[in-house]
Amino acid sequence: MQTTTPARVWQPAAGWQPVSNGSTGGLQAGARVLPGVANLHSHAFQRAMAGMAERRGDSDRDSFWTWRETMYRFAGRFDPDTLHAVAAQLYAEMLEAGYTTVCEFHYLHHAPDGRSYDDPAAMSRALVQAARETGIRLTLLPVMYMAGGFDRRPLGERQRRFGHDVDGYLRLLDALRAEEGKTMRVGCALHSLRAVPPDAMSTVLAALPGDSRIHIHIAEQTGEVDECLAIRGARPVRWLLDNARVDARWTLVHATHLDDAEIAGVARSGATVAICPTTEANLGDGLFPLRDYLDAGGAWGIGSDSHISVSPVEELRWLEYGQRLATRRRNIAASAAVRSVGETLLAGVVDSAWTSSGQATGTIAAGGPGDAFSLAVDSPLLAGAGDGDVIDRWVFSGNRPLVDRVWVDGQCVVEGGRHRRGAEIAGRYGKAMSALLAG
Ligand code: NGQ
Ligand code: ZN
Repeated sequence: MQTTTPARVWQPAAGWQPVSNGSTGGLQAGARVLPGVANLHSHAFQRAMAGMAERRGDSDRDSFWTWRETMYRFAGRFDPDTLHAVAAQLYAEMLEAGYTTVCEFHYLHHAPDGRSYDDPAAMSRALVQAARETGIRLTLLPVMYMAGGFDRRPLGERQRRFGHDVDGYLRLLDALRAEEGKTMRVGCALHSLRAVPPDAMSTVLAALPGDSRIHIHIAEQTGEVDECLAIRGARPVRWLLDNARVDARWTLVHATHLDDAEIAGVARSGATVAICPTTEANLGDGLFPLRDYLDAGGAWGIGSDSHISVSPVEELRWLEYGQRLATRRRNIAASAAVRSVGETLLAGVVDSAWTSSGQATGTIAAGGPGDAFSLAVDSPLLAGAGDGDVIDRWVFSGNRPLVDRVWVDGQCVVEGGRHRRGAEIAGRYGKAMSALLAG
């Protein structure tokens, strides 16, 4: 892993980096510039089904697993063109919300019947194209997916388009590395312990370059914790810590269900936990033990995952609110050292961005934005805001989007809260949605 962390000018407790108007293209006087947020977990295609899995099924037993069947049916409809249109819309929305990097956990690799496209990387390239068009930094995480469950059950009919053998998977990574550039990196994702048998996991991990980021879904549902315990003899996080060299290259997505030893073990490993509060709430997963994990010194970030919400504000707000509801206390994430909840949360996500994504997101370059966003200073929600409360106002007041301008790698891609190519991208998205919903 590369050891040089990009210089970060922004310091949460140390006020605001002066930004000259010259280098930022007409920034409003007095504008607050904050570091861009990395979205550590995205399944782009799920943006197109947001709000469409909220109807009760025939029984009163709707769950993560019944949602997954609905999601699989929807996943079966995509081709490279529709994926491209949906991802571009999503990435434009992310930028408008202040996300400047996305880690795309991508498993819709093949045609619906499981056969490879003529270009086996066609679906991945659709995502790369969407990122280039919108200007978001992309860490593309092609997903290794081999089995339908812990017991190595074969892939189900609807999972066939996700699958690879080890060689095919490593070839895909190789092909995509040729696309890497200043704002595009390729990492590795293991879908879950359910979907990747231990021997395949070891072979893939041994074949990766030393600095590759590795993301995995780990312990989202109590059902999968119980099954892992029954079949592998340990809880998922325990099993992973004991069977892989988990370190700072790793991001554990939905490490929701952790016992005390696992909390300490993950924190010690240097891995990042990607918490996706709105999706985890939507799917009925459970609550991440935030306070204990922070006390153990663990690294963490946020993801919008299924994109029922595309907003760092909502992820951070609900991360804190979940803890308040569970403990009947307030200001859970803050500490005696940094009393502002919003500042503590933003610092957490900025600190993990480089380690988890391998991208220099969250840095404000000396003299002007690198990856950053500004807040609309003329919004009533920010009236009279000072350095000490502006981040809390951004996270905890109201529902009007406050992001004004967004820069990625110094390029301004959002102005007045709107992506520069938003209209064209939304037009294409509308057509793709008609095609998907007709299918
Ligand atoms: C996914 N999503 O791969 O899209 C998963 C569901 C699974 C979330 N876990 C499928 N939120 O875990 O098997
Ligand atoms: Zn996921």
